[in-house]
Amino acid sequence: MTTATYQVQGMTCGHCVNSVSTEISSIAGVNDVQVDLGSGRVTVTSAAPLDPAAVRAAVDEAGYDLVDV
Ligand code: 9UX
Repeated sequence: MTTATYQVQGMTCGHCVNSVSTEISSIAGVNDVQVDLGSGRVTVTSAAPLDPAAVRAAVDEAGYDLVDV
């Protein structure tokens, strides 16, 4: 089990949160996604090691941008 935190730019409402959560949840191994709308912080818990490129692609697919840290 691994947990990683990302910063997502552009989410402004609950629907944005749902879109990002749904896309990231579709990544193999992911079993929990927590999104804090106010800060843009997204915490992903996964049974398998997370591929940062897959997370980036999922966020992009939802229509938002993953902030590089
Ligand atoms: Mo409504 Mo959130 O357009 O982008 S889904 S503000």
